Amino acid sequence: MDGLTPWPADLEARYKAEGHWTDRLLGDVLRGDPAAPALVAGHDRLTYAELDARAARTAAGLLALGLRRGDRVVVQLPNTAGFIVAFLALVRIGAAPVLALPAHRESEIRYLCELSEARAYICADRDGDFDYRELARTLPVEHVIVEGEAEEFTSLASIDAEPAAAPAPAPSDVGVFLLSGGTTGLPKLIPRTHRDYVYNLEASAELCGFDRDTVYLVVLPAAHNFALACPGILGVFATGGTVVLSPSGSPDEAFPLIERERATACAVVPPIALLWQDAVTWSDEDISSLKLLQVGGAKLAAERAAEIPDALDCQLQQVFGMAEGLLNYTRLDDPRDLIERTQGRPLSPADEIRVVDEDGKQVARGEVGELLTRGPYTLRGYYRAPEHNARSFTPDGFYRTGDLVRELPSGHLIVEGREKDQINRGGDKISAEELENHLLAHPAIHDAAVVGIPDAVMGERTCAFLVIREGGKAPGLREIKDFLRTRGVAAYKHPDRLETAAAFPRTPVGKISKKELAARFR
Ligand code: J2J
Repeated sequence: MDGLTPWPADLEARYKAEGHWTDRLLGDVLRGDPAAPALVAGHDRLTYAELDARAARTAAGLLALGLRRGDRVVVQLPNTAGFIVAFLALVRIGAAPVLALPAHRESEIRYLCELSEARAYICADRDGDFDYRELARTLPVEHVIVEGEAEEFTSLASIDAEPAAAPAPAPSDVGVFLLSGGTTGLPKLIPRTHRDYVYNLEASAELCGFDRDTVYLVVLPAAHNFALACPGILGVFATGGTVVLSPSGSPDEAFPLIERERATACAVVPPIALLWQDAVTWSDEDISSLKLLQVGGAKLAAERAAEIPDALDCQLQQVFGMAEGLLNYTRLDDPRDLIERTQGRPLSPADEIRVVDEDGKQVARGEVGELLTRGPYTLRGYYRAPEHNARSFTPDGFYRTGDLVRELPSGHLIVEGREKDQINRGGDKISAEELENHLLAHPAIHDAAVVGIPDAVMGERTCAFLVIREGGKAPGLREIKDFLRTRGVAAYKHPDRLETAAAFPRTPVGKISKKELAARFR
């Protein structure tokens, strides 16, 4: 595959010698007892043997369709059994799923298909009012595979053939492409190799103490790194537990599932944790089976972190992760103080951390600086993005996270802010530049600057500052949302608020001062 940046030979040798990289493949993660429950999804209940058989038959069917090792396939499915089966089948034949979120629309999906030169698009039939098949009709792919009503396309259920011997992928092959939160005009693709992602999920499962008694409730999109592999769905499969899929994190859907399936662990973003903390006071459901709540994706305030264990009668784990790789976890046996105040410390002894100032010089320990990292499961380059890579990595291969952190003597990190031009809306990442480019296409808009503004529940919301063209009429929020919908931009990227300005404040070098714009809300 072109467009990839491999690890250098010395580090490859080290990661193998230290046992982080093995030959285990993503397609072989189903390690539970054949008769044990592997997956509960809607009315589907599958044992490990049943899930394995379905994945094998679907893999054979994909081969019969002509898909091969090294192909890319854009997958856009909600939390359904189809997602799990399609994912396992693709990684088994070595075709890499490109994991889009269900909320993505034409703007994102078309771009992903084009960038990855995807041979196929696997989607649901609909999501409420939205029809994925209509979107599929406009895409430059050979095959469209639909879970549900397929209309003129191939239905996922019909992808079925007798399994036969087929060539396996190499552990160094890309197993899956994850989406970056994005800081530039267009989102980036993160190649995760079989061996780095297997390490990611196995080491995470061990750290979290997952075993065959774990019943893991999925409330975030299964396509998100946190829910998929930290330890997530794949970490549960590798340790023989049960995965239960929930359509969302709403207490109305999640709590009955926790009660019915006796769920023991779950990963959420801070706004969901706050919602649950409140809901538990009025809900009738018994969620006492829940032992571990992982919270990550955005900063959890220390005050909230202090309340959660008592409110939900479970253990709290803070997770500061990124689809690019590095995962920080508070440990289950960390002192309460560290669990409440920090976002954890790196998963692997081979994770290398640097906290640097604006000139790239290491700051004194305890000072705030940008977090740089490299390690056995952190990417060395985005897919097909040489110019962006030149900026996002140091010459010696450290990834510039854009996160501002402080490192404690224990190695725990506290996230203090962000340097990257991104809004973190309750865990959903929005590239300011991407949204600005869409806004600039509006006929009445002369200039646009998108900033995050503080919000008690979401952490941040999105505010678009607009300079209106001379003689133009300032569009309202409703009009802007309709405009962005027409352009096929996912709804979570739409601004929550508009402000007009005569001109933007500038920095001494002439750039728009987003700090000053954001400060208008403090
Ligand atoms: C503050 N900021 C955080 C935290 C992520 C586990 C958990 C999260 C993600 C994720 C993930 C944060 N406090 N606890 O992939 O496996 C912000 C940082 C980071 C960016 C990455 C996982 N946890 N963040 O959120 O790729 O800014 O991954 O660089 O979506 O989210 O976003 P993403």
